Amino acid sequence: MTSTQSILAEESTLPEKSTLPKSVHVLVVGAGFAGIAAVSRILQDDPDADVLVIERAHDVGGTWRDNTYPGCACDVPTSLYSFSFAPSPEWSHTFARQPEIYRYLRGVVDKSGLGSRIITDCSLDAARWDAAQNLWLVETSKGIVHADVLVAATGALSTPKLPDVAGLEKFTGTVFHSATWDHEQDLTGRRIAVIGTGASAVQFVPEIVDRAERLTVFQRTPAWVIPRLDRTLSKVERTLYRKFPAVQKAVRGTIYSYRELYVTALAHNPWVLPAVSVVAKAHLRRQVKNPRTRAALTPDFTIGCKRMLLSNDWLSTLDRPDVDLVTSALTSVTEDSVVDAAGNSYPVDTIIFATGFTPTEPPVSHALTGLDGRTLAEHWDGSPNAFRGTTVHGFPNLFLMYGPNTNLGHSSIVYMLESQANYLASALEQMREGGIVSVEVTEAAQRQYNSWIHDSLAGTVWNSGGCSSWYLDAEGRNPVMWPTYTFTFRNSTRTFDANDYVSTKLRKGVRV
Ligand code: N01
Repeated sequence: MTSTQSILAEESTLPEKSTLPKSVHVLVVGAGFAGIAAVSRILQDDPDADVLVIERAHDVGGTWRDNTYPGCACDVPTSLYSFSFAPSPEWSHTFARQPEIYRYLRGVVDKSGLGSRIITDCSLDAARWDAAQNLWLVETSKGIVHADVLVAATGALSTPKLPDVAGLEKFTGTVFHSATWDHEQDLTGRRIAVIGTGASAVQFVPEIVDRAERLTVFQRTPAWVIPRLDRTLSKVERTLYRKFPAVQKAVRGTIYSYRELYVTALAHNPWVLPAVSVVAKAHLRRQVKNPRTRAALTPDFTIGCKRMLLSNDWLSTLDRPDVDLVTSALTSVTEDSVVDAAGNSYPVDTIIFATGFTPTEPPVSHALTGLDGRTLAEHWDGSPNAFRGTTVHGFPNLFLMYGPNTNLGHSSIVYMLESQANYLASALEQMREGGIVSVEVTEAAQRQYNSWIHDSLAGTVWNSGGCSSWYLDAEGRNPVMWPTYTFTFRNSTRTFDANDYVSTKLRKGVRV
């Protein structure tokens, strides 16, 4: 792919392909950023590799295909939120919008010819490791396929979470989740309740407020909000990037290095963070005139503990007279209203849940059965853990993309995914060259790695910043965040560390 070609594809051009082969060497599940990173990296080593991607939806794109709510955009700089191997000089803003990111992913697939490797409308229903045959028996919605290696690239933020709220089934109005936005609904003149005040809500609430008759926002916990330093990329910049890709690469490198500095504070010196909150407090003072609203919007935990939110119009929206900020969880719903913890009810005709996803209970974990007959979810028991965020003892030849402890609070997940793809490619190479049919990380290596992870997380703002967040499980353990600089992860995943694995070889068809 050359950087002078447009990488943004308006329409999906995936070829029609509906039949699954009976077997494949590597089966990748999911065609979002993670799946595309994995398959691209495998094909980089071996363009003829026997690798196939199954995707449950009709198109590639993952979360950037599904999340279409008004104002949906990336809150990580675009310079970092794209593949290193597929730069685009065409981004319109320093923080790209969802339609553009979706077009970018389609474009990467089109330009690199990955489409012929992807079977859409094909979901993974169940997969079981068959130790006798050294392969995964995978049941999909289009039939059974045998895979030597299984790559779960199903995303951590792909399954919307709805709170268990009494009476919701009685509600007679419209209900949907931000991740499955109902575009058929005209919100003009509606009385709308928005539940949740996380990264999604701050983006769509300012976009719909002018259409609504009244907005009622349920805030369980206020978040720290800082300005989004977004701007359009000028024609000159884009031309420069197109003609001199090295310039864009240098900009990417500079932004990467600068963002890594955040980790010095977030993970290693959280005591400096109160100084950073001065920026957020000034932003709040500028945007919110009503002192009661301002007090309600002031967090009581260290900045960075929950994901910092970037917005230039969220706080001012909550200060509007036609917006009610309810500082409580949604506790129940009646036929025509929502009710807060104090029992106050607010008449509404539409409820939009912006209540996030299920990262510590990914649905795919219920579908994968390992050596001892237990599913990955049973094995994890509510608290995921893995070796290098990628492999799990008892689950040979399984590679998780965006697995446990790979999430970031400061930089781009795409960088982590490309690191994991390197690790996978290195494993496949070593297996190929060594005649190895299966690799299983040892329990000791996984335990030791996780004790390092959790020791390292102990002093970070995500664990000790005084908030509860989706980073922490029911026991207060953090199975989500990567505890230090991203280049440390990149270095540790450069080469598959075979010494930490039990490898099975076949000689003349017999295990050795
Ligand atoms: O979800 P969230 P999100 N009553 O989990 C609240 C990524 N993302 O969809 O804070 C009332 O952050 C809950 O309250 P509390 C990003 O990684 C990325 O906004 O738990 N409220 C919280 O306010 C992000 O972190 C981009 O007390 C209830 C909210 O719901 C992740 O997606 C853009 C409630 C959930 O917030 C998830 O973001 C957008 C109840 N009963 C999102 N139950 C990028 O740009 C829950 N809440 C890359």
